[in-house]
Amino acid sequence: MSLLNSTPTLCVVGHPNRGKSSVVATLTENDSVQISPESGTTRSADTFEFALNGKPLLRLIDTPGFQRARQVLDWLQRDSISPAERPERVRAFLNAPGHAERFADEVALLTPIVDGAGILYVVDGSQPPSPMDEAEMEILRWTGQPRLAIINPMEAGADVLTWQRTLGQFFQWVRVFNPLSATMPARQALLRAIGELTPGWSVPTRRLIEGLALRDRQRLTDTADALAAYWAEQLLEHQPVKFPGALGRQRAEAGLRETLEAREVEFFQALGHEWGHHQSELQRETAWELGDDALMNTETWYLWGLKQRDLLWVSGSAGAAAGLAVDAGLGGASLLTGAISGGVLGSVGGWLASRELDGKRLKGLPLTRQKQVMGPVRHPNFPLVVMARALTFTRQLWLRPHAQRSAVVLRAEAAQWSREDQIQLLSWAKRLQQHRWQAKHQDALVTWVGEQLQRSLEEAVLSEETESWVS
Ligand SMILES: Nc1nc2c(ncn2[C@@H]2O[C@H](COP(=O)(O)OP(=O)(O)OP(=O)(O)O)[C@@H](O)[C@H]2O)c(=O)[nH]1
Ligand SMILES: [Mg+2]
Repeated sequence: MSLLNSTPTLCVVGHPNRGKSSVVATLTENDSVQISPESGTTRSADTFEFALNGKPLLRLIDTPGFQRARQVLDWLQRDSISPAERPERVRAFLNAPGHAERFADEVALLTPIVDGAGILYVVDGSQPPSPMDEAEMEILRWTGQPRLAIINPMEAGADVLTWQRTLGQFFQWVRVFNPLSATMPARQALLRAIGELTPGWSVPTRRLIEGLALRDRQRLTDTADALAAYWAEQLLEHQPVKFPGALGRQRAEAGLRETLEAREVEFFQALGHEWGHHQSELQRETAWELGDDALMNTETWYLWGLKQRDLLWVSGSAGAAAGLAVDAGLGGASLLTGAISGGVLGSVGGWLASRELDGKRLKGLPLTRQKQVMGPVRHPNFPLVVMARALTFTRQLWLRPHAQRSAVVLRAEAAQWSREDQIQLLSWAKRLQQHRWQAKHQDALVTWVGEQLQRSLEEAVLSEETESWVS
């Protein structure tokens, strides 16, 4: 295999249970890579590709961990040979009779390297280097292939300096990289190091790094669009009251709650799938473990939105009180829906008219006149809560490395918006619900959402940089 201008291909090796598969999953954004706390999870060498627009740009081979490094090294060192003969000696080891059975794991991990792959060696930075590690590193040096080492600080108190000194004697580059928290800049720093391992890889890795940046910019634009559309849809949602009297209203309200809940889950799931988080869904009964804090659990609204006193102030400033019922004694149905409106949504076309958003679900809205409808939800916290939850979830998912196997738990965070932003959101809500929505409002909303996302992602990256990665 020639390394010249080809897709960088690296074999991820190391001791069992050091996070090798986690590194593969995060770098290739593939959550089907098998990861578990049990040692010996990976039993054979498996190739995972990372592609953008259908073009493979990085190939990682996940391998089992070394089991008998000392014996392998003893075999390699049995005869005295010159350094130039070492790669050949490793090859001979693989072909020696009985080794495929006796040294199954070593044969599985060394074969792709001997066939031309580079080496990504993973160590746990929170455990000190041992003679066993030294034997592994020496074997890898014998292969003569391009080599980079990753210190994965699996627990607190990692002795990075000692590891750096040790690894520096065996590898061309040494990087600290935590596959469970790595953000894009950390990934890109690692990719840059890969690009410098061998001259033929510098152009393909540069392309990969640029491709990732471009992909994320596009992702931000698309997400801002989708999130804004979702928010507007939630604010407009309403249900027909099909029977007269209290029962009819109860049914309609239950239907409205269910629809709003279901649509939140649907939006979250769609993002997850879009970004390659498939397994998290398959591992549990309900797709996302959102706990008791569901969208329509109105008791938690004050966690996500504003306190009563602030609400009155902000609603007043937004001129929202007329459109969004502010009721000091809010409770029960009135909290959700305000009064039942006798009218209907006129046209929601303002949202869809001038652009090609996915309007599938909006198409389902009844546009014909109905006598009574339940909704849309008029409580002034509702627009803030829907937005806060969607932004928080989007950020959590965006930053979620594909090695992460824990449940996606939506964490309540008091919205960090300025008064100005809160007032802005409420007046958009009012416009939507009063059918005074125009393309320019939509543009402004999408821009606002994009800025919110970008800011919160930048903050997260900054705090990760100071916490856990060093280059
Ligand atoms: N706390 C913490 N746990 C980690 C980190 N990296 C990996 N793990 C966990 O360590 C365990 C082993 O991770 P794997 O990626 O399966 O390790 P491996 O080296 O591929 O293991 P084998 O295939 O068994 O050789 C999993 O439970 C991971 O979630 C880390 O940086 N911090
Ligand atoms: Mg593994």
